[in-house]
Parts: sequence; C-alpha cells; structure tokens
Amino acid sequence: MRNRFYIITSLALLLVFGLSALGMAKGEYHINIGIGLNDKSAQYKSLVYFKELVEKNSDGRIKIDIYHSSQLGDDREMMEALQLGVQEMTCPSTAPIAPFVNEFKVFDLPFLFPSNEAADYVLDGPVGQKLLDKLADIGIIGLAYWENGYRHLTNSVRPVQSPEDVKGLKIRTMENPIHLAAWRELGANPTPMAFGEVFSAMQQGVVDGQENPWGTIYLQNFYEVQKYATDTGHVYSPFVLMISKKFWDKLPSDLQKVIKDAAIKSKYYNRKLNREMNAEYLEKLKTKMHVTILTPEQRAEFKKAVQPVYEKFADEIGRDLIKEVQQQIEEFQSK
Ligand code: TK8
Repeated sequence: MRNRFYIITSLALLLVFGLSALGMAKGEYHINIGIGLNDKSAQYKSLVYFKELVEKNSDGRIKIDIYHSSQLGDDREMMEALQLGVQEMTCPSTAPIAPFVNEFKVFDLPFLFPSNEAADYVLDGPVGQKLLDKLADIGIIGLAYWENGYRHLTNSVRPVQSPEDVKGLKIRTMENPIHLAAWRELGANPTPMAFGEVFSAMQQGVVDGQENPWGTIYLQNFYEVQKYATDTGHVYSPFVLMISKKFWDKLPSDLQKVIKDAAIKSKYYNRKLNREMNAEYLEKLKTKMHVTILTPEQRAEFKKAVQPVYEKFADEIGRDLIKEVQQQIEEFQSK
C-alpha cells in the first residue's frame, strides 16, 4: 500500500515538474495590459490586433490579457505597477507621463501640432525617440507612439464659441500642470482628475466639463451628461505603448523583437483606425449634442489666449527641446 502511494506520488510530481519544465522550454510569458478607455475604443481594438500579432509571431510563447475601463487602475497607478514589475504593459496619454519624465510636457503645449501628420513626423523622428528612450530611466520601455488624438471641449452649461464663454467653467483636466495652466489662462476653473472618475464627476455636477477626442466623448457616453461640444482641438494627445523594464529584461531577445515589431505594426493600424473613428463619432455626436464648429478665426482666439503658457513653462520644459520640436514641425511643413 505504502509503496504504491509513493509510486503514485512520485509519478504525479514527475508529471507536474515535467509539464512546467516543458512550459519553461516553450517559454511561457504572460502579459497583462491595462487601459483606462473601454472595449469599444480604437485603443482597445488596436490592442486586440497587437495581442494577435504577438501571440501568433511568438508561436504562443507569449500570452496576453487586456483589461479595459481602468480595471487595473488609472494611468498613474498602472505606470507605477510597470515600474514595480507587477503589471507588464499599459498605454497612457503623454500628459500623465510628464510627472514621471519631465520632457514629455513638451507635447502638452496647446496648439503645438498643426496636423495629425505633423505629429506623426515629430513622434516618429529623433525627438520622439529621444523621449521614448528616457522612459528607461524610470524602469519603463517605451515601445511606440499610438494616438489618442485632438482633444475637444464639452460642457453642460453653455455653447462655447470664444474664450469668453469658457470663463468660470469647472473643467476636468488630465493630471498635468500645463493643461491646468492653459485652462486657467482661459479663465476656467480646472481640476485634475483620473479618467475613471470623469463620468460620475460630470453626472454629479462636480465638474461642468471635460476635454477628450470625439471617439472618447461618444464611446464613453459623455454626451449623456454633457450638452455642448466645441471642436477646440486645443491639444494633440499621443499615447505611449509601454512595457515594464523588469519584465522586458527577462525576455529573450527574439521575443523582445516580436513585441517591438508588433508595437510598430499596430501603431499604423491604431492611427488609421483612430482617425476614422474620431471622424465618424463627430458626425454621430452632432445628433446627440449641440456641437459648435469653430471658424479658423474663432480658433485663433483660443490659441492667442493660451499663448502665455509657452513662456511660463519654457524653462521647466527646456527651451532647446521646444525649439527642436518646432523645427521638426517646420521641416515637415516645408516638405
Ligand atoms: C485613458 C486616458 C484618457 C485621457 C484622459 O486612460 O485621461 O482624458 O485622454 O484617454 O489616457
């Protein structure tokens, strides 16, 4: 009896160790990705595309799970989790990255990028790469710039056509000093807040408004609690697809390459899809909200009103860095 017990136990143990050894030989790596947006967003759909590429090209050695709607935390908390190595990937806007890596503030300067294509040119060029590389200093590997997009103002109080109309509005901003400063210049009363709290803050009247790309305003149902929208396009928000350095350093180089290649390939997929979706959802929103489309002259008023922010933050961001970005934009425009 006792012998048989030992034999069975040994066989079971062999089986368990054998299987896990096999698993290790096959290289089982697991990635959890968390984001703040929901599963209807272009960001989520692009992550599904990324997951499929990685799982296929790694022959199943890497498995990916995606968590949407801040299930793993807000942008700041998830970046901290990447630093600790307790979460593998996330994809925040650059604005909440700035408190970790100061230079990212440059992208928060209002009306910086004249077009999506100018943004692509700068982000995919040497300046964009230099900033991605800086993430390594805080324990994160920046894989690629994806797109959140041009941000537009919504509110529940009145139609906004001029900076004058913004006066006194309580606006939720991302957790970033330049966004706060820009809204203060416009005479608004801005409050920084994590994305996951925005809907209920608007619903309960804690804030009057917020600003995000059209896709987000539609797909997160913001129009249910916001009556007015204006196509301010006051800032272009890039996303950064990023991975924990602790996890990255454990990956064999062939798998690092699989991830890197998939991140770049899905960057193009993401930008295209995001642009299509933002255009589509602007049209849909016109049937749900009072949407103000600004004339170029009206938009110029907003641009002029927030201009002081450039000088106020020049030293903090770095004058050379701002100049470098502006030169790249000029280079793109003269092509
Ligand atoms: C989602 C955020 C969001 C951003 C914001 O996690 O906070 O308003 O635009 O999309 O990154």
